[in-house]
Amino acid sequence: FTQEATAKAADSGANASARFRERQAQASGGVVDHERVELLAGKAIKALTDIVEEEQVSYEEYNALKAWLIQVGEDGEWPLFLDVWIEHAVEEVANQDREGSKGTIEGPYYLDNSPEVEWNGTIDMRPDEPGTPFVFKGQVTSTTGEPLPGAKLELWHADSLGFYSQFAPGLPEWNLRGTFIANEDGEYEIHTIRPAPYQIPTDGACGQLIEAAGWHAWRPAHMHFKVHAPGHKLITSQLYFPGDPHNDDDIASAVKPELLLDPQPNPDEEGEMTTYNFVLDAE
Ligand code: MBD
Ligand code: FE
Repeated sequence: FTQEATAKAADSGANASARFRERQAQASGGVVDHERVELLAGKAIKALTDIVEEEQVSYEEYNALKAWLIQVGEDGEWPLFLDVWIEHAVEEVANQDREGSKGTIEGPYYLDNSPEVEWNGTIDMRPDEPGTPFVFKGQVTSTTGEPLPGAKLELWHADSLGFYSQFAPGLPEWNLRGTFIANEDGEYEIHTIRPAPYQIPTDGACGQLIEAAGWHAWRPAHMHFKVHAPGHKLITSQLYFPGDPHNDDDIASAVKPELLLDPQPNPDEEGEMTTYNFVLDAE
């Protein structure tokens, strides 16, 4: 694993920026709502100039900010910066009226079209993939308790060193990424490995900010999901493990009590298993 261990923030940043641009170009829309832009850009600028006045910001500090913002772009870390420090608020607003399962932020490392894995199958991983084998079972239902056959779960997570395939060098293209189709009862059974706690890249502009502010770079171990079913609202979620030291101080503020799993020793094979059900709101 030497190649991935040498991954640079700027590599994953450049990939995350390029992937985001591709997806954004495909997204519909593009109609500018001038009133919203005037309101939101105006409020954002006022929030910053208010801080300048309240905190008596100096030219030295202003220039440090300017240099840092330029560096965020050069390191390709705008997706990382925004998803770590801002997305959680957007997610709360977007999903405040949901009645089914809670979701949380998507983060910068989602890729669509991951390979479909057969029922009860194992996600793509290297033959010597380090980590505890982990079986994830459950059911997708509607808010009225109806099973949702044919629901689709997309799963992606980092490896034991905290790297995501296609964002760090040296990993197979779809390592630890897969698409799983639920059976006629809306049930799924997924085999993977238990992910490790994750540190956001520390050698780029975001890492520089974290160090300068005396913060830490950790997210608790997590598995990312998108769950789709016909006629229902997509859920984007992440699930976490009890006892992780960073469940209470996730740098991305994306942990919710409803998203904690309850892993148990697997009675059928080596490793652990857990059950977690997704409840989807009708569209
Ligand atoms: C991640 O893996 C992640 O999930 C988030 C939200 C931010 C940075 C890296
Ligand atoms: Fe993640």
